[in-house]
Amino acid sequence: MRKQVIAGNWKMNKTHTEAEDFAQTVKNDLPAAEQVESVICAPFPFLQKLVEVTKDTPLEIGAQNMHYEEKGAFTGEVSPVMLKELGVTYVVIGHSERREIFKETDEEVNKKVHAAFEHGLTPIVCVGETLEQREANKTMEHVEGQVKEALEGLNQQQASKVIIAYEPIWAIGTGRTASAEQANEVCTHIRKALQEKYNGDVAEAVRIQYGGSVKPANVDELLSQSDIDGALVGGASLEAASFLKLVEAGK
Ligand code: G2H
Repeated sequence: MRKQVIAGNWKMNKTHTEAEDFAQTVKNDLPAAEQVESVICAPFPFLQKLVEVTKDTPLEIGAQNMHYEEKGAFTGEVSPVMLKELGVTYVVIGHSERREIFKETDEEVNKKVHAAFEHGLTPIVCVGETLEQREANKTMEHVEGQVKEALEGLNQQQASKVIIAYEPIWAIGTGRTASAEQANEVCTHIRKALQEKYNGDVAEAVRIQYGGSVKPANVDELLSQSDIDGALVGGASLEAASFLKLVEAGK
């Protein structure tokens, strides 16, 4: 049985004080890490404080992006070495906002995934189709291509530790959620692609999250699907009470 992983993606929200208050509020009310993994992926300036506040609690802290190089002349970037040193354990890679707004390519996503493993960080790799691609019946082809390119060159041991977040772009922050069946259909396809690229063991081990307007009202149905092993949650992860409900649902 795969353990569910519920990850909040705060995007570019909250102040330092709000971030700390959130962590203080949720840290003692979360289920044990053996039951469900809970993660908050926060803006860089909050990471150190969040790691400090959540030490010895079930809450893990993740970043929302990083560069793939360890150091160098990359003004404005943050390296995997820096994240690791802070005690960060997860990193979101290739979120659709980074792909669309910041023009990240599959090749960069792949380099970042490799860098995450080199530095002991667990990558949450985001994939998903646009509305145009869905309407043109290109969803499976597109998502499968993104998964294969993101994981290119990983060995089996690494591949089985990747978390994939399937986030249909048309459902992000729009209030439109893919139906649980629509989401599961794509997650099942992703698992098949992993079986083809690696083997059945890897395909069975990889956790596939759904993301896109997940909230307490729809999380149970999504998580009950056969190939959905968690959620990557934006808006509904910002409030402590809502995040706690989402994590409870993953137990
Ligand atoms: C999708 C998701 C978090 P939201 O981007 O990654 O955000 O839940 O607000 O749609």
